[in-house]
Amino acid sequence: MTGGLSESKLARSAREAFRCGFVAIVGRTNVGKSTLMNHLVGMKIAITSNKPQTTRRRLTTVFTNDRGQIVFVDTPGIHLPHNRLSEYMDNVAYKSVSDVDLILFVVEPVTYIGKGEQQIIEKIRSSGKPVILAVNKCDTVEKESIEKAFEAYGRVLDIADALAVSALKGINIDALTDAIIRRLPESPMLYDEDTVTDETERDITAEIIREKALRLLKDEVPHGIAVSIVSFKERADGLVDIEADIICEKDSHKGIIIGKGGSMLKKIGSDSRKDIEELIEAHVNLKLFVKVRRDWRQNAMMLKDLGYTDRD
Ligand SMILES: Nc1nc2c(ncn2[C@@H]2O[C@H](COP(=O)(O)OP(=O)(O)OP(=O)(O)O)[C@@H](O)[C@H]2O)c(=O)[nH]1
Ligand SMILES: [Mg+2]
Repeated sequence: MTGGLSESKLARSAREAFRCGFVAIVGRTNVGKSTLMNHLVGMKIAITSNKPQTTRRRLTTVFTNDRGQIVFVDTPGIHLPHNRLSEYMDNVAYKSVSDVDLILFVVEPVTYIGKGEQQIIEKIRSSGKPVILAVNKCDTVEKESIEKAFEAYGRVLDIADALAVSALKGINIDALTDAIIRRLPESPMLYDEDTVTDETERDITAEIIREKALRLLKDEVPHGIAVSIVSFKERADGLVDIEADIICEKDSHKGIIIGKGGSMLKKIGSDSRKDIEELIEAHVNLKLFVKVRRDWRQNAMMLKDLGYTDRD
């Protein structure tokens, strides 16, 4: 997909070398990695929610300005795996660390570094890659807490630069972009200057539907959901017909997703449609179906069918 980039942004400075590289965004689940990445590239590509384990696949986006190009790799938040899907998610995140020029380590403004975070720190350290620490959610605490977080992480990790940011409020995002570009290797552009992501509209559509389900449903139901696009067709008049399956693990979950008189499914559909229409800039006729695939998160074949494969 592409997004607009103003002419002036591309007027490269003759004095400074152009820098490009890959940056993995890593951290615990729910710290705001995907929200931050969306802000960094200025477009909502990754889905976000207040539930842990929102991002499941590696997702690539591209930021370009007159000084450089950053290829961000958003990764699933690291957590203790409890099924095949979550093992896959942790592996994606850990593998991404070794494939990049720089690591953007996103944390919350806390000073206690738990076991999960220790593990991430170990992986980052052993990769030998330069690290920029982004203390996110700075809008939620006093300055003092941020200073303490800098100190705590500075004690356990060699950090090239540390910034306090708020992905939600858009605080310090430009400074973070600058700090990243400064540390990338000199290189010609890796992607076309208009590229924002290599994700397809079809893939983002599936993610949008999953996001609405995640946000609207409670307890364990959303974690057992996957979305599969069955068809995606544009009519001659421009209207786009989309059919998608929402896959869940149990009959009881199917009932919850459909809701009383179909009310929940209707809400998931109407919330999704709004975002999809914005994304593809067309009117959308969206049909959702709910299917039960028992224990799909433990089933290698089904994981593959749903796109959770080693292409990452
Ligand atoms: N107050 C505040 N909330 C934030 C900020 N950034 C993200 N959030 C919220 O934190 C929650 C998690 O955000 P995500 O971007 O989905 O987090 P993530 O790290 O990508 O999560 P996983 O994909 O599960 O690993 C959402 O409810 C966001 O709105 C921030 O700067 N301030
Ligand atoms: Mg995420």
